[in-house]
Amino acid sequence: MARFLDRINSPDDVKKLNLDELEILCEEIRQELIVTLSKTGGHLGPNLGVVELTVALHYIFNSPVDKILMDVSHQAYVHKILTGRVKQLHTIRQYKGLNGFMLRTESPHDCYGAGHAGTALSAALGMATARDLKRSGEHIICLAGDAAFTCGVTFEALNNITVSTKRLIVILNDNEWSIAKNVGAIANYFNKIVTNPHYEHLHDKAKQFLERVGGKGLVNLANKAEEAVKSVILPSVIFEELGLRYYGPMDGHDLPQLVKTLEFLKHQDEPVLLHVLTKKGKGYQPAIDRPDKFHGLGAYNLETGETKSSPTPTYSELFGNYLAKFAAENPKICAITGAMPTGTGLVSYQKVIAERYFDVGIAEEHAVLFAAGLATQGFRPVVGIYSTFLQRAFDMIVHDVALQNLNVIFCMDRAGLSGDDGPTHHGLFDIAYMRCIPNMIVMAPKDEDEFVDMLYTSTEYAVGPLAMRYPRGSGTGVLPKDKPSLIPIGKAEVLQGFKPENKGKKVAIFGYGHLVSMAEEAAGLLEKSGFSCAVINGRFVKPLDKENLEQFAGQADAVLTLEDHVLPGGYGSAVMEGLQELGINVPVFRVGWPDEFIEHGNIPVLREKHGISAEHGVKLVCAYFEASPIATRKVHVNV
Ligand SMILES: Cc1ncc(C[n+]2csc(CCOP(=O)(O)OP(=O)(O)O)c2C)c(N)n1
Repeated sequence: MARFLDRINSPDDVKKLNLDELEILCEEIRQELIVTLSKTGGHLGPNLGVVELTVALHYIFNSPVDKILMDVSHQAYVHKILTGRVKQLHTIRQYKGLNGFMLRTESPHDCYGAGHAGTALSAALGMATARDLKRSGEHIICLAGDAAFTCGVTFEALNNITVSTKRLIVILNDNEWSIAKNVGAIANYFNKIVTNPHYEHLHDKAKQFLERVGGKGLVNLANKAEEAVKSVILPSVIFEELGLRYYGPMDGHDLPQLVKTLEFLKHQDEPVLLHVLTKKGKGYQPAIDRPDKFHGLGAYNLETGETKSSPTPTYSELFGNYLAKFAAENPKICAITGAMPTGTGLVSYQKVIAERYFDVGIAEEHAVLFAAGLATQGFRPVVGIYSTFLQRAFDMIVHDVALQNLNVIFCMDRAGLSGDDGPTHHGLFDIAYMRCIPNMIVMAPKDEDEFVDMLYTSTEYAVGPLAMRYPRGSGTGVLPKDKPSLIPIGKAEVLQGFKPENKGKKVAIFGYGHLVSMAEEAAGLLEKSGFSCAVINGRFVKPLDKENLEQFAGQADAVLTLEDHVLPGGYGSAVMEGLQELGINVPVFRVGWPDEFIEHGNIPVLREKHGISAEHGVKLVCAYFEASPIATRKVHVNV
């Protein structure tokens, strides 16, 4: 039998269905998500939770004239399906396929791009204010999860709503989960509202009222309805104090109820908040059983929900395990995460060092300030955080940690290209934003063994802040030694010197972090073409090892640098600055990401496209010498 889903090319087609048909459509969407994502991977759990909500939104509102914003927008797959993109769902998160988040260039229905949490309410407020200034009549609807309310910026927006606009619809999608279980006082507060028996009683009354007056007929009864629904307001509800009329809590899977309520809210002349309760993973048992795993994952077995795991431990796993070991010996070590216990690997640390483990919610700014406070009292806080999310806390790193020269350790996971999540999640800027800060030590390990050494070194270092970057997944698979060693701060590692017997042109190759293996590969290729190569593991971009630079770049005919970071402000830039300071004039060729936002897609494909390869480095060097066969360096400019 033909599916309703196959007739949905735009939200107009949703509006043609009756309520019974819409219920069937919801089930078809669930099946489509469960089956398709088993092959592509993606944010299954969050999307299964918002099927009815998204269908109701597109049934009642008129996107793209009305603007629907979603916080993070990892839950926007259903929205994509209903706005003409169902046929491309199988391409999601792949190169040239659909992006996994809302993307303004992808569709006029994606009115606001996101990927980081906590941004939707402020942006929605801006849009509502723009609408008021233009005197246009569209609706602005902001859908935010309960974890978005652990973000400080969400509260900054709440503080501003009543002074900015008279009309805004906020939907709080409360499923009690962030990626892990939601944390903190606000999560407890939502729970109190939901479990208050007095409240449920009042809510039932409102439900009966809405059922009696029926769906779209509510328009004429708006005033009466408001009176009735007002009675469901719990006077102490925090949103009321902040100027948002609170409605709820209601079952976010009850489609008829959602439709009626949204129709009602559409006609309200004040900022409103609808609190809906949903189940993450609804309709797929493995996702209900493991909401954290099914928040976002790779391809999985449709029957069992099983996924493939990495054959060697990932950097994140090593981080959690080894930090726990070091913390068992050192009572000053504390670990902090911003709602990412599984992603950062701290989940294993939490199990053994519970007292010195802190999940602060999606609150990166607070995480860094909290670490600063701990450090002033002699503790050694380790902030486990994705490179991309630390961007948000730049001022705290500068003003609070570095300026006061506090012993805070930043372990920046997912540094480098993140791949299928795309530009919101690539960790391509952290070298630039860290190395410009005085007092900061900035480093990157070449492999897993060196990672553990650097982690150990950081916990032993007592002179100020350090930042270490490492990529998603595992590296070359080198297992850590039994006993970690201290790494001398600011010292590069020479992996291969120039061989005196090789009389070819000399190329000094400097690799940074996990691209050191690519530097070794480039050396092999260049040597085959008659060049003489030295290979250096940079280890530290700050302080840069000038002695090493002088020794190797000082005698080279060309320098090649490789890094998994944007070229502006990156490791290669640091090398060039170092050479300039040393007065060494030598051509420098840099492999790294260009000065643009890199699209989503799988890492090998994107590396190939953007020239992040040993071959590309070799090409740059060879092209230079082919263009000027007599090119030699040897011009020292002393400044
Ligand atoms: C600034 C920032 N920190 C961390 C994350 C990682 N992250 C993505 S979604 C998410 C949880 C979102 O929970 P919620 O908003 O309640 O939505 P749900 O998935 O439960 O529907 C987190 C922590 C992020 N996207 N942005």
